[in-house]
Amino acid sequence: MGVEAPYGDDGDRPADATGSDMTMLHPLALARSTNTAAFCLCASVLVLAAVAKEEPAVMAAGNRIATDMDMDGLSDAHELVFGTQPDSSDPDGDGYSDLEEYARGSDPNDTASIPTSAEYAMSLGACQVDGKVRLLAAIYSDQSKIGLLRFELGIVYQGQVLRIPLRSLGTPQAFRIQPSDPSDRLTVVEIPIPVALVRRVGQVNFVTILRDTSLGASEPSVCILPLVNFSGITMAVEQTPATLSVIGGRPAGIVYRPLAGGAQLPSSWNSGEICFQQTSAVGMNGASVVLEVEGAGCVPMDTYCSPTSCGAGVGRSIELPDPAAVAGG
Ligand SMILES: [Ca+2]
Ligand SMILES: [Ca+2]
Repeated sequence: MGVEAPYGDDGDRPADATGSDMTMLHPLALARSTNTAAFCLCASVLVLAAVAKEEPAVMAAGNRIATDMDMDGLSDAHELVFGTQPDSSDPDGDGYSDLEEYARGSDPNDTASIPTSAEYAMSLGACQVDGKVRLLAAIYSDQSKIGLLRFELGIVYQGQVLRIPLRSLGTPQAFRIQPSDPSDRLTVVEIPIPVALVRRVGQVNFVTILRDTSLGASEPSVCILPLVNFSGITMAVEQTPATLSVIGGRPAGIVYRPLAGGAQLPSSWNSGEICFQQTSAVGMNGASVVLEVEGAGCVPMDTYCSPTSCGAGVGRSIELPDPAAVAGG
């Protein structure tokens, strides 16, 4: 990218962080250059090595908006959406917290499922609290990559990744949580997004990019999270998880995951079920795959579904960005 971090990769925080243990992502803390171009670029990049360590309990009582009962770094609201347990940091007892398993792609509720070895990994999800969507990127890096990873936020629009300065939509928060191996690194980045943005546009494809800045590094790690407004409810669109029941013998499809639960959803929604839509790929549109919805139904998955709303999608099509195309862009 041609622009170096304004402080050393081995430091735990920016040199000008004072008073608080929490590193807020102020652009001025990330880039002290007076050069306009450099400022804009740096403000859209988070140097993970600069994120300070913070105890979730302190944040729950202080600046952090979200509460985190079990202090594992995943807020209660996020845990309800992700299907993890808000009152237990490691419910399956395998030695990896819910946050670490989420970041590294293993199942936090299955003792037999533990993270596989990787230099770094990232997961991207969202929940909705008090009229705000809160994006959450959980990032794992092993000791060899600490100091080498850069985090960026963007939107995929018409096949292109539009990078967003981290503070442009709200005030993000970033903090570190102790992983199972203390020499590794777990970083949480929470970014508030106005719900009205998704409602107005209908579908917003958020993307987070993790770049390895070492010499000869491979392609960046990319997470794409399409958020849609569906029957007045903000939801994440996800590819069918392996654990989902198959409808009509056709496992291929997408699920809609409401970002808020309980009393925030209409009574016509079934608690404990999720909207599953069978899809088939019918073409490409730039860097997006066009999927046609062929069937729909509610299936058990510990979240909420509206049979009427879910079925209304049949016959329509939806475009979802192709991560491989985005990574190459
Ligand atoms: Ca938690
Ligand atoms: Ca597990």
